[in-house]
Amino acid sequence: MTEVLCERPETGIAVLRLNRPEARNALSLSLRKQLAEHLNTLDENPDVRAVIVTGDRKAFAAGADLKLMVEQSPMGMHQLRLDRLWQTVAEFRKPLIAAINGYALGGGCELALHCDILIAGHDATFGLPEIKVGIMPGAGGTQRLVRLIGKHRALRVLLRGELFDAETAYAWGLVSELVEPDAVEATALDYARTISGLPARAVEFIKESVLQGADLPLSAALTLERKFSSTPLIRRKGCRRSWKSANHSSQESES
Ligand code: CO8
Repeated sequence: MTEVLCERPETGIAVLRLNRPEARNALSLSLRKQLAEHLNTLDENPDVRAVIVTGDRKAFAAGADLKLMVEQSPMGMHQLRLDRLWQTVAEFRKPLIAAINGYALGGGCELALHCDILIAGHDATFGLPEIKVGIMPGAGGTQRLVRLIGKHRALRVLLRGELFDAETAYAWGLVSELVEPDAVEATALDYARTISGLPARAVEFIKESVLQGADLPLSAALTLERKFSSTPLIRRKGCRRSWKSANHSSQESES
């Protein structure tokens, strides 16, 4: 069964739709592999400029497949090398936009945390409830969450397995934009459309500069930014053309 659908709604945009509605899009091994395969392909495709990851109205993803985890020994889980599949998500070079309705729990929340822009519906519920089943997040959840929302909120969530709603996620800075549930996908598409119309190299460098810089002390991060920004990433002609058309349309809208 196709557990991740790859759709191309518009030029430059791909939508990866998690497709295990009967299991609240829990991350089975085949779903993870299909997701990684699609991302590898889309990363290499110059026609794709932005990618949306989404689920359905009930769930973005309800976490690791607990049925799989019950069947596997700890050694068996280790041998599955799930970290390699996560690495593909973490290293994806183009903007990844999460469009979230319903549950984003455990590994599903971690998948969202890997994304660059998060659009959530008012119906979304977030959480890392691993502790309730006697395990801990294993795909960067403890590290990404603390960097995004701070130690005291992160530990409140992680140590109690507390679920939190979309308003809270937005107030904590986890979500980029909060919209009506029906508008989640259209809003994500709007973001993808805008980004895919902008210069590809500049988009890629900005994402890389932000992600790499976030792991560095400020002085090293600023050096990194200088390196990126002094690379001839935008050809002069293209830059002049972009400036001209922006200037022209703003003059038009003023008149
Ligand atoms: N795995 C497998 N199946 C699931 C999962 C899951 N995570 N979540 C839901 N399902 C299945 C249910 O078993 C049920 O199947 P069935 O109809 O065959 O019984 C179906 O989806 C529908 O579920 P519900 O009836 O429970 O639906 P509700 O809408 O009432 O509730 C919830 C939805 C709240 C999402 C609920 O299903 C739930 O609490 N699910 C578990 C959530 C969870 O604990 N997620 C964290 C998992 S652990 C993890 O992600 C990190 C692992 C890190 C591993 C590192 C190891 C090295």
